[in-house]
Amino acid sequence: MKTLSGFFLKIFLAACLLVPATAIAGTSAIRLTYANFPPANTFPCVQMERWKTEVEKRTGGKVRIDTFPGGTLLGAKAMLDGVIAGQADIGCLCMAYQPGRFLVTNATGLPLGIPDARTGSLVLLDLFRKYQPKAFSKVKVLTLFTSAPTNIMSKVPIRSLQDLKGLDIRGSGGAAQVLSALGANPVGMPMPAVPEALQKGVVKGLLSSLEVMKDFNFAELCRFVTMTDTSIYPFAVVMNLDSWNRLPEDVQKVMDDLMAEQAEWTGRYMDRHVSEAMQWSKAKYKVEVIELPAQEKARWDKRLQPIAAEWISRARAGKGLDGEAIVADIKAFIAKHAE
Ligand code: DTR
Repeated sequence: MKTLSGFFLKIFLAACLLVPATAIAGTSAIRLTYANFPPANTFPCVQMERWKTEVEKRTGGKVRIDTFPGGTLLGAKAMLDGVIAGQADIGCLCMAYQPGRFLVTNATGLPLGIPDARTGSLVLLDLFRKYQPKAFSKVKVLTLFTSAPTNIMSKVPIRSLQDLKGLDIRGSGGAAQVLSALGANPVGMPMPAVPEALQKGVVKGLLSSLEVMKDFNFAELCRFVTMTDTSIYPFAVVMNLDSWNRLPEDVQKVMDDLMAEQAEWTGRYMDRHVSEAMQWSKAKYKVEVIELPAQEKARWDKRLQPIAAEWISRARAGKGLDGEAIVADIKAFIAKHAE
């Protein structure tokens, strides 16, 4: 009898080791709300769910994160101010939607040759760490990442500058500058507004990363893709400072250790998902991918060349920023991270 009770005691003690400390102590988990603006299946929300899983696992259940995709807690343009005001503990924002507010980090959206989302995410992280932009002084930045390079998805074939001239194409931030330089008419709006704009004919296409062909089913309306592989869109995930300061140090360390890992994970996810989405688009909707002939591509590239120089002079004149150093750093970070 004695050996049997000893046996069950050992089983009970072993089971206790598997239950998170908080559950044993009976203390409730720290609850955090995480606001996001696009639909749950899109890459900003996929990365949010991965970050949630990792934080809950690595803190041993001390933290519980309630996620709110689709703008159900905060919309795209209200994200940063909403997190500062404490309407959400955490928020994911696309900096291109507020170009004047995120001058330094939006410089990654210049056509400087970022080859993929993984490189773009690590470049953005390095730039943020080096310049610590004032735009983020009232929040804690948990991670940063970028979209993949952008290409034109359109309802009509675009094979030349002539085809693009005067066309209403959706694009924000750096992408809007690219569209202007190419002679299109950029129409700015957050991504969630694009499906209706496309359906109503407000725009004839969009300049964005190609995973949206599947994630928003744009392949159904946009049967043509013109390869430009230009401007990326930069994102940041930010936390309310009071919420951050209330966290125990070990939880803060888990989140700090995740910053670079999450940036790279999201970049790699995006790059993989772009190729999956394009395979799906070609199979399901016979989407035509238009590669510009060398001579035409040279014309397009020539139009884009002045953009960085114009940004540098605007940054210096308007904001007293050393635009030249910022652009030089971005190019150096690209060389450092490009695989
Ligand atoms: N390309 C930017 C950012 C972006 C790319 N994919 C998604 C998905 C969901 C929201 C935003 C984005 C844009 O077009 O808004």
